[in-house]
Amino acid sequence: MKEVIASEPASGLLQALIFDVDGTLADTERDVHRVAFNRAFRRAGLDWYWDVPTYGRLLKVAGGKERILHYLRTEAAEVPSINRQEELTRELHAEKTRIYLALIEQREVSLRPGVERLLREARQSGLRLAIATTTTPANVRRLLEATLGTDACRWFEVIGAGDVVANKKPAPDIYKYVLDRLRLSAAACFAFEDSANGLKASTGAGLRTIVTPTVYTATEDFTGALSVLSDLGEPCWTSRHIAGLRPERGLIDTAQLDAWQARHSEALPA
Ligand code: XBP
Ligand code: MG
Repeated sequence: MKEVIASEPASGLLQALIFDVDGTLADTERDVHRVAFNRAFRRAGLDWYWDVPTYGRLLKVAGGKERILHYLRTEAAEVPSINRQEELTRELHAEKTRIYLALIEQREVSLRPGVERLLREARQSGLRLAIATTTTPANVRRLLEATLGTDACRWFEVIGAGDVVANKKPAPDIYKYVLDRLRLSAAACFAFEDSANGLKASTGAGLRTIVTPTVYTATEDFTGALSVLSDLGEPCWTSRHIAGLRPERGLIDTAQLDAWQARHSEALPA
């Protein structure tokens, strides 16, 4: 008879939570990323300006460099020569990143409701944490340090970010990269996202996903999400249920995730 090792995780046990960053951990797009892009354009002497609706449209293109290049090729009034396009994009993006990092220091960016509570609970209960994002790694580190403290990057066993994969969201590559490094199957994890692009990426990697949309993504199609909620909720601020599974206590905590894991893990491929 096979000996049962006490520390071996029972099959179907929840083991890790994987978080997107922009829009999911914090609502950074409109007032931090967008502002940083516009300042970089101005410093470069360009008359480009991404207002709030324009930026909402451009957010469909994941990744800052990709977004600049897309705009430059399809919408910009002044278009540099083909040879200069990629170089200009790199320069603008490097400057945008410097500005973004400074803005995170200067502005009081806060995490979305329930995020810090869930991260702390997950750590206490031994769940592993990871990040899967299209944003630049330095941005992730600065945001985590500014909101959770200087050791917060160490909370996350894997930080999959930026150009570490060739294809950004909605491709599933970044989630596959993170799962690979965690050495876990998708069935042992939940993903947290805020956008349809992110949901396509996470579900494309086989992950059950809880979506908390932002004002930019509220009207997107979240078919395939396990649960869609206004936010992760707090004991004194229950989240609004939008679609899919409804959390019993009006918030996402580890007890709720364990309950959903027990209910759904058997139906998932290993
Ligand atoms: C959101 C994005 C990012 C940021 C810009 O990523 O699309 O591209 O807008 O970041 P996610 P960079 O929701 O996956 O975190 O300029 O550093 O690329
Ligand atoms: Mg996002």
